[in-house]
Amino acid sequence: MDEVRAALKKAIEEGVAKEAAKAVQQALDDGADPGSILRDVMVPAMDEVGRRYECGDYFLPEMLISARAMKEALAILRPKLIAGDVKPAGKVVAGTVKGDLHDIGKNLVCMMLEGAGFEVTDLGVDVAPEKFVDAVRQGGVNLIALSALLTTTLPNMKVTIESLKAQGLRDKLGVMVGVAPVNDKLATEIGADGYAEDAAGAVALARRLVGA
Ligand code: B1M
Repeated sequence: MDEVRAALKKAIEEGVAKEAAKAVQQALDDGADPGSILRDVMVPAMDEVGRRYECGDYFLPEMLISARAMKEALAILRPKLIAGDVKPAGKVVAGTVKGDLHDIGKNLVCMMLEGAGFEVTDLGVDVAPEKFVDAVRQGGVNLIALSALLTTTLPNMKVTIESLKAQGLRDKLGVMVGVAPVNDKLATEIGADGYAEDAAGAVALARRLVGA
């Protein structure tokens, strides 16, 4: 890993937002591929933060400041990730399910979907099933994208899908899920159409589900 990438990784891991922003800008100025900066440096940095939290080296505040650094760096990367000449591919409503405040991965998925030509309505975090239902009722929605990072909020994906079913809206939509300990089998069990492991996989899955 070159010096700039190493500085970016360290800045995110240690939660130094200003340095992270500077390093990501430097990497872009040096001509680095935005997708590679994200995949090979920024996402692994957050994984390392998770590892440190898991083994007790980091606590909640450290995790939080790392998340802020990641967000600042992402804000700089965003225009590059969504740039490109793309035709409309479908309308997506995205959100992190009720009880869950994690949004970095979901934001990334939204960015990548926008970059791939989807029109995305991001409902944010801690989104109650009724909010998804309301958004779908507005009309024209092809796909719902549900995110959850906690084992405790994973069931709320199912609750959300059940709410859509109860309102007779489920069959008109594709539903994709990501994160937490989800896989294709579990996705099917909770009533979704598919699972994606990362943001690039989310784009491929979204395209498949809307037939784009
Ligand atoms: Co929390 N947290 N956290 N956290 N946090 C995890 C998830 C955890 C695994 C850490 C750990 O123990 N190792 C653990 C969950 C354990 C579990 O349930 N099994 C955990 C915990 C326990 C908690 C709290 C309960 C801690 C506490 O309070 N004691 C608490 C819960 C708060 C709540 O939500 N109610 C909490 C809080 C927080 C912060 C607020 C401090 C902060 C979030 C800030 C924010 O998001 N704005 C935070 C963070 C930063 C993390 C870790 C370190 C990093 C998450 C992240 O942003 N990763 C995380 C550990 C980890 O994941 N390694 C952890 C980077 C991001 C790019 O990856 O989100 O996986 P990811 O997204 C990927 C893919 O998964 C995929 O694409 C993305 C890009 O490739 N993807 C999708 C995402 N959404 C998708 C949707 C799709 C498809 C693909 O289709 C719809």
